[in-house]
Amino acid sequence: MVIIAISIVLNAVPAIKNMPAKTPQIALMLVLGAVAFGISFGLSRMNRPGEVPPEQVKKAAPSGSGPGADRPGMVWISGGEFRMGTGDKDAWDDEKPIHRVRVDGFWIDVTEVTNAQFQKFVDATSYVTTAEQAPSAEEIMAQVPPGTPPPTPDMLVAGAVVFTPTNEKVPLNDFRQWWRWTPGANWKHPEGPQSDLKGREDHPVVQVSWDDANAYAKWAGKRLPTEAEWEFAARGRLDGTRYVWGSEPSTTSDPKANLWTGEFPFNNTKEDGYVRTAPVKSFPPNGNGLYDMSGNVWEWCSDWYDREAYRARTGVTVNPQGPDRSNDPLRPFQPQRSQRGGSFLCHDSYCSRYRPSARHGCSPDTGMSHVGFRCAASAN
Ligand SMILES: [Ca+2]
Repeated sequence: MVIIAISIVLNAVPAIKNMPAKTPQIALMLVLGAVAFGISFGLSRMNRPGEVPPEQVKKAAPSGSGPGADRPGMVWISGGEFRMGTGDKDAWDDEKPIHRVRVDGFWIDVTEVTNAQFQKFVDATSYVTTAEQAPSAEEIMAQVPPGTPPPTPDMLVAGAVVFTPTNEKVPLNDFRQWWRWTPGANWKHPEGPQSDLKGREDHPVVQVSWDDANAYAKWAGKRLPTEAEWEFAARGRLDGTRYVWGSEPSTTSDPKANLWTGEFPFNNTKEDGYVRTAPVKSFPPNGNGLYDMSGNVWEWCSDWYDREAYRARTGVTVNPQGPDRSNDPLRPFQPQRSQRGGSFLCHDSYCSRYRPSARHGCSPDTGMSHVGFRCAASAN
């Protein structure tokens, strides 16, 4: 498969070239950022034909008063104060420093949104996701740095980027080895036209953009969680532990989440049972009864991504909603929304972002084969 979008990305992000292999975490950060950037070339949209008509948006849910209200598939998280972020020496800068945050109570989905749930949404609304629409050259050029070569006609087709394992051990400094721009890839065909959802109805939907996630949430009478809500819920009433399940790492003999087992990106030993996504609820829930808050798929949050968001916070920050715009010195040309939780691609040797404090930014018009979402809702 020709990696048109990503090749252009490399020209646009020269810092990725010649990246030293001894810095795999930095490499991953830049790699994933660049991939997201690449997808934005091909999939950016402003006014999509798939917008959900107002008459098809479900009525707002009844005012929830907390436990006992009717919110099938959701749990009520009582409001409270917690330590957000981490001081781990091997954590990323955007997770630091630890600071105190208070959030009001809210509802959150017990699981990631599944393919079956997303299918109901599409059936009801005829919604067309971002990855199912071919981009225009004008849309693409609006999001790239000056001097970036224009896209070729081959690139102006609907598609998405798909994780593809390599055949052998490779240096971790060139993401083109395991991410492929794949025409025809979308939520119904997560790995490309030859793939489908048969037998994966209860897997999390992937290849959905932030825009797609919001369209679903609006239809369902819900919304995306804020980063603060997501982390508060993910910690499962544990105070400052490294993982959502506690302090002990996940092991192959006792896997706690759907992560990468083996050597990334060429040898997945499937010791946790899965190479890609797993059915939701395949691993134990956290202390709040929530499944897959670590691993399986990354989950979109509502916030704009700000790499330096925590630095200015003092005292107790109450119900943070994120900044008015994204801030990432590493990717100044690209607006980004936040993602949380890591995915089936996470491995300690490479990326430990399946921890509850870990954060990631991605272009809101980007879908990827390891990114999904879950919804939240306010009490009223
Ligand atoms: Ca997840």
